Amino acid sequence: MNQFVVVANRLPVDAGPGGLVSALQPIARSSGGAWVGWTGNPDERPEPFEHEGVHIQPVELTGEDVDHYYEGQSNSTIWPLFHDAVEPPVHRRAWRVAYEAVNRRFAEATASVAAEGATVWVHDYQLLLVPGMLRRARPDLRIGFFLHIPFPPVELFMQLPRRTEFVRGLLGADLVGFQQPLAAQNFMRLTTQLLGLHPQGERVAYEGRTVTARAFPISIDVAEIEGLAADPEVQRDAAQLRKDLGGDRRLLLLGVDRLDYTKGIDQRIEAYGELLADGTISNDEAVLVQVATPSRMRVAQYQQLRERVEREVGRINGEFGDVGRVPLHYLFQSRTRAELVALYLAADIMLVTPLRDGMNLVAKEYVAARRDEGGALVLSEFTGAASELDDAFLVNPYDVDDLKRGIVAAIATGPEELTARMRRMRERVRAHDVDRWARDFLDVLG
Ligand code: ADQ
Repeated sequence: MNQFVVVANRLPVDAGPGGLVSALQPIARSSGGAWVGWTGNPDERPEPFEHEGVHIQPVELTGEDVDHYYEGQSNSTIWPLFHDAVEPPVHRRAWRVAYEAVNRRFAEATASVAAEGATVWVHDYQLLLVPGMLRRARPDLRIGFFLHIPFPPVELFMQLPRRTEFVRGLLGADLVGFQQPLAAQNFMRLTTQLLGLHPQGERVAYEGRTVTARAFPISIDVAEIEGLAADPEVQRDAAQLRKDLGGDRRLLLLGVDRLDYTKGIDQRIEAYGELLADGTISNDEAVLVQVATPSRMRVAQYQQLRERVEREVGRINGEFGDVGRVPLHYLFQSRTRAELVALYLAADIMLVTPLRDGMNLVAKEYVAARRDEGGALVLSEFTGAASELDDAFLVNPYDVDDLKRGIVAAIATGPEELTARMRRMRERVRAHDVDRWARDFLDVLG
């Protein structure tokens, strides 16, 4: 039995070192903890095992669960709805049924490994019903929930079929964490609208308990990124990338994202194409490198995005490229963290322009990597990161003219001011890394 249990859609094995895993793994290890999640492969349920000092409790998903719970309700209903409906959410009864069944499976697996009075931390939009289910089965537990994506405005949330059950699900937690204060406020307003509750600031009384909703902006493993950025081999790779991709060109612009319609990749590429077309930027002086990790490729909207982006890349390179020199390198690939840091070091201008993003860790990774205080960040105001990184060149990604203005402003700004901006952004990120985020959340959860 475990005193601390992390519950997330995915297990911390084979997932590659990500911020969440590196933040929670040490806490889970030192507190004799467990992690409940899916391996990522359908129809597979290995026996529980130990991994780096943490008890791993796998939850099985059938192929149909992957279709309905994961790609359906999670990624085709909740994901788009919670991101301002930038793509139309799809609603299907069978997906909701599967989502509830899988959430119940997660809650039961958690109840079976949590010690009396244990602390349980549930993560993200795939598991919105788990806190409520767990509360009913195990009223002795201390339950925290953190939402990694935005929480939508009340009017949008109201479109969600069985919306009240999702609110009740979250209210099963003692502490509900969001990326931004506005998200916590949206949630509190819904408790009034749907359940007639009376929140007082961050707290609301519900079924004889007090539930707290508050913002805990997530961050990155700063030491890991800084370590890679200081590695001479990574620095050599950065110089080589600069030569291979840029040649003698003065400016290297970079985008790094999962290929997702929330990330504003097509708008960014469109803006770059217009800058080439109107002669503001020329293929002789600048190059854009866009790395896009394949993601959710079985979902139709993601296939369509891929086609749109690839068509536009082809058009721009066809129109503005030369033999042996193209203005846009598009890499539909995942990269190791060392390779990403080398790219961050090689980039004069980092373009992070999502239409909506809970936080956006790429922006923080870029800042952390720039120990040299070089580089410039063009950042969408619709990311959580924008509240902390207001020394970036902030843009409205829906407005191609504003995107172009932001890019041009970053290019035109002198090195002294760029250094001053980067220094302030680095101070912020270094003082708020992912360890601090996890400790803050767990301290409040108590
Ligand atoms: P994501 O939507 O996945 O995360 P983000 O915060 O940018 O977005 O994190 C992506 C991670 O994947 C970063 O660590 C990045 O380095 C990595 N990555 C991106 N492209 C890659 C590539 N080509 N190769 C290898 N790695 C790549 C969700 C929410 C965000 C929130 C995070 C954490 O959507 O808003 O910031 O969770 O809460």
